[in-house]
Amino acid sequence: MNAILLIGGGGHCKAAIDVLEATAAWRIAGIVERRDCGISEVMGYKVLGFDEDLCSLRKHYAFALVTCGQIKTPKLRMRLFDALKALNFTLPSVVSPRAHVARSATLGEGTIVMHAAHVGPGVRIGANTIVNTRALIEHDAVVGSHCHVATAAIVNGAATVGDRCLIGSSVVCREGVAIGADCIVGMGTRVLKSLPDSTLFIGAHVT
Ligand code: JB2
Repeated sequence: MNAILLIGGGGHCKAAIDVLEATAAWRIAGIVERRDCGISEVMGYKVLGFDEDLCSLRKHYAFALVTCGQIKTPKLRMRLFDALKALNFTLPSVVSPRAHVARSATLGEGTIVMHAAHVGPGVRIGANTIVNTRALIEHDAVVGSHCHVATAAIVNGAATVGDRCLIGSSVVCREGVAIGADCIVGMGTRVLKSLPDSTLFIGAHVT
């Protein structure tokens, strides 16, 4: 089993630990946090250091995963992803054994597919993206990098989601719609038409 560092020790980290433990493919080495986090462990895994220690931790560990979540902005996850890449960490894609990822689907580095998610045939998902618990990405859909497809969200067949988007919990995206980059689609909404880049979509109200 390879040892892996988890970067960020909050709520999403707990959910990621649950997935990683279920895979039995990884040994969680510990958590890397921000200096003022005030925590020393997460679910029994020690905080081994802070972001400024990543360079020295790299001498001992080759694998890492960004485990901060993403609600309002992808900036933190992107900054941490870039920092890990600059230090030559390998960021694996991680798939829950209780998810289904079709043989012909592709996942970018550092992307996690969580419990009970479904990723259909021909789907392409970029790097550093969260496919959260029970999310459903149907056949031939495309989801960009640094996205969060939240719990129970549905991206129907051949729909596309640009980079750096949040698709909120229980959103339904109609088949074939194109959601641009940097969009936030609010929880529970139905996306029936394509959305341009940088749209904040909260149902009837589009800004
Ligand atoms: O610069 C940082 C940094 N800033 C915040 N470096 C590192 N290494 N860690 C950082 N953090 C840490 O991210 C915080 O100290 C905190 O431990 C964690 C954020 O935890 P929180 O529970 O606030 O949110 P989350 O991002 O893990 O989870 C959100 O997103 C998930 C997708 C929540 O809304 C969850 O409910 C949601 N499932």
